[in-house]
Amino acid sequence: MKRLACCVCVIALLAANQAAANLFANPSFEDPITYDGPPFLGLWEGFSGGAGASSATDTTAPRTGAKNLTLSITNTNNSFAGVFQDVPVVAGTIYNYTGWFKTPSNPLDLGVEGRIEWRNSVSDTEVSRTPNLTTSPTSDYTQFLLTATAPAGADIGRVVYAVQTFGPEPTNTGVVYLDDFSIVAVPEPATVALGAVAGLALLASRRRRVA
Ligand SMILES: [Ca+2]
Repeated sequence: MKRLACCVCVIALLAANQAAANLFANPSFEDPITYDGPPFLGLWEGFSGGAGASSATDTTAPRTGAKNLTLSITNTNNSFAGVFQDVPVVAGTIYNYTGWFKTPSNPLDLGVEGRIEWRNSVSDTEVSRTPNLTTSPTSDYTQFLLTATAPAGADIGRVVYAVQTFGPEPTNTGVVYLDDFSIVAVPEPATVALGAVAGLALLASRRRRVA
């Protein structure tokens, strides 16, 4: 019976850890991003509006490790540059999408946007998307946060970050550095409580064994 209770504890703890895992592969942009079409699970796909816009990893301003992602547009109106990665999601679950960003441009004459496009992998269609997070970076690394719930019918989150010049930007020019992205499922209160109870039970069982 004690062994069974212990098993339940371990499973509950594993589940709690699973819920907090970063779903992104290559979250710190240490490996190259790709520009080769699907699959998008486990890979950053870069995109840009062509000449004058660029999305690439380099060693200009890493927050951690040796590399960061650099998005830039130079004197080009109605252009864009960004990355996205597909991650598996569970409908009804809340997700926190975060990343660190900064800019050497003053002023930054670009629009910035982070969002999650909820998709269904069977029909290969978009279910819905979050509003764009348009918080601007500053000259020092700060963290952006987008919190959203995966809607019914979604099993993929296409997580996007991009810069664009679709608005009235005077010079249509700027650079944004990005690093250390994460997307994690936010554990429900019940899961957290179960994890805490499981942890206490495990501690108690260890103490009994030591005594
Ligand atoms: Ca990095």
